[in-house]
This record gives sequence, C-alpha cells and structure tokens, in this order.
Amino acid sequence: MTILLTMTGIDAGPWQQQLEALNLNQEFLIWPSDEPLDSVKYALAWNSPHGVLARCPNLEVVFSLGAGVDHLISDPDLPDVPIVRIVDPNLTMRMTEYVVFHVLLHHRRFHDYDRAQRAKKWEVLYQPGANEVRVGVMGMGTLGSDSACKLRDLGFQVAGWSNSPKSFAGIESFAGMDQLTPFLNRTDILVVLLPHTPETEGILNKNLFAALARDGAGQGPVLINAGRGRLQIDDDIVTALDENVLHAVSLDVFEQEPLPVDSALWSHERATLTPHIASESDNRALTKYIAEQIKRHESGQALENVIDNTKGY
Ligand code: NDP
Ligand code: OXD
Repeated sequence: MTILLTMTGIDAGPWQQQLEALNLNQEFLIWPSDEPLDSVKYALAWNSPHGVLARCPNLEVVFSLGAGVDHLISDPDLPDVPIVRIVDPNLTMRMTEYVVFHVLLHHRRFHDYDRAQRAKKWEVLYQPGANEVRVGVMGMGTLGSDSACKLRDLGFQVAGWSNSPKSFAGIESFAGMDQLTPFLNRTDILVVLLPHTPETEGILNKNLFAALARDGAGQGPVLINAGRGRLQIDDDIVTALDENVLHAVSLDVFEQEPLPVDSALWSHERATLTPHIASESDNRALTKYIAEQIKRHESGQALENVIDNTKGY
C-alpha cells in the first residue's frame, strides 16, 4: 500500500517524514515519479496537477492538505473516491488569530496611529467600543463560526451568513441569497470565510460592497477576505477603496496568486495584504489528523469530514 504525495508549492519531504514517524506501515511516493501508481491507496494533495489522481487505479481516499477543496474539485479527471478535508483545531486556531487580529487592526485604527507615530504626532482619534460595531461573517462553517464566536466574546455585534441557518448564542443568523442583502445592510466589518464554488465565485463585487452599512460607528465598511481569491473581483475592491465605498480591506487571498506586481492593491494605503498565510497548514498537526483518518479507514470505520461533492465544499 502506498501513500502518494502530490503537491505544488509545498515541499512534500517534511510531510513524508512526519507520516513515517507515525508508523503507518505504508510506502510513499512523491509526485512526479516514474514509478507505477497501481499500489497507491491514499493521496495527499495540494494543487496537484490535474489528471494525476486519475492515474491511480486503486485509489481509495484523497486528503486535501487544507480546509479548501476547490483545488481538487477543479480537476476534470477527479476520480470518484471520498475526499477528506482538513478540520483541525490547529488550523482553526490560526485562522481565528488572523481574523481577530485584522478586525482589531481596523477597529482600533492601527494604521492611523502608525502614521501619526511616524509623523511624531500625539493625536487622539475617536474609537467606538466593540459593542457599537457590527461584524458580519460570510461562511459560518468550521472556521467562520469559531472566528464569529471569539469576536462575539470580545463584545462585537456579530451575525453570520451561510447556506443553512445556524444557532450560536448571541450571533444573529442569516441564510441563503434571500437574506444576503439584510445581512450586508447591518454589517460594518465583513469577514469572509466562504469556500470557492460556482455559487460563490465573484460574490465580493461592487454590488455587494455597496450594500454594506454606511451608518456604522467606525469610519466606513471594512472587508476582510481570508476565504479564497476567486470570491473577489480585485478591480472592484480597488475602485471601492478609491470611491470610499470600502474604507479599508485586509486581503489574504487574491484572484491570481502570487498577486501580480502591477496590481494596484499592493500600494493602496488602505489595503493590508498577506500572501495566503491566514492559516498555514502545519504538517506536524495535520499529519496526525490524516494518520488518524487512515487508521479509521483501515479498520472499517467511517472517514470524517468527507466533502459533499455535489456542494463542492
Ligand atoms: P466549511 O465547509 O466548514 O464552511 C463553509 C461555510 O460556507 C459553511 O457555513 C457554508 O454554509 C458556507 N457556504 C458555502 N457556500 C455558500 C453559499 N453559496 N452561500 C452561503 N453560504 C455558503 O469550511 P471551513 O470553514 O473549514 O473553510 C472555509 C474556507 O476557508 C475554505 O473553503 C478555504 O477556501 C478557506 N481557507 C483559507 C485559508 C487561508 O489560509 N487563507 C486556510 C483555510 C481555509 P453551510 O454551513 O450552510 O453549509
Ligand atoms: C486551506 C488553505 O484551504 O490553506 O487550508 O487555503
């Protein structure tokens, strides 16, 4: 039995070393390889070249090395086997750190104070309390709901938007396209943790930005996107910033990654950018999770966190 490691942009070596240390009793193959793929039973994939998985006739399970599975779903030759995605406290913790940090960065006007410090200006700026600020979280799954609960605990007025209604104490729930506009109308800081699917592609566009609340206690609508770049129209974000439809943005993901050097986002003074690191996969934590799933499968137990291929997430 062989585990195939097929990944682009990540070094497979440390993943193999971590898995070997867990004594799974498996052989390993790192793609690209000239070895036959007949013995491959499990594949660990991240941005795997399309068509590679289809060349494994005895494949039983594919593990996405992240929470998102759009990199797999987009493969036209994806074999019909269960796809297990990462759901792990380590990944969730890292994402919640990112979200809470960026909400507070804008809420506490860090950029204004940073500019004032550099100009040697002692300047006290108005800051509303968290209880006066409405945060809206698009995508109330594993990651979005944890961020939403932590922001609620800090005192923000939090609402979530998802496909199906949710019930979290103190968090208003909006669901489906019918409730998107009312959700946006009550949102000052928009946090996006949606997956990329045909339904969500391009959802973060000028029409959506125009629907955000303009009567908030802060300086204007803020967008924080750590979901996927294909959710957003980069040019619409630049225009919305220039026209003050958006006051500020924090973006971890982009339509094209790496973000092209000529993108106007790089130098926009009210854009805070990070290179898709909001929640980096930690191979030490995630190999334990994958090993546990393999052990479950080998002993006839059901795999956990298998995605619904019809939904695409
Ligand atoms: P989940 O599958 O747990 O949650 C997805 C959420 O989005 C669910 O609440 C779902 O609703 C909602 N949703 C999906 N489609 C729609 C739609 N069309 N309309 C309304 N709501 C929708 O995923 P995770 O929380 O684990 O991860 C979310 C995403 O975060 C990943 O797909 C990935 O793209 C991104 N990510 C980014 C990282 C980074 O470093 N930047 C790191 C990790 C993940 P419902 O609950 O009703 O099904
Ligand atoms: C993920 C990611 O999906 O890191 O986990 O983007």
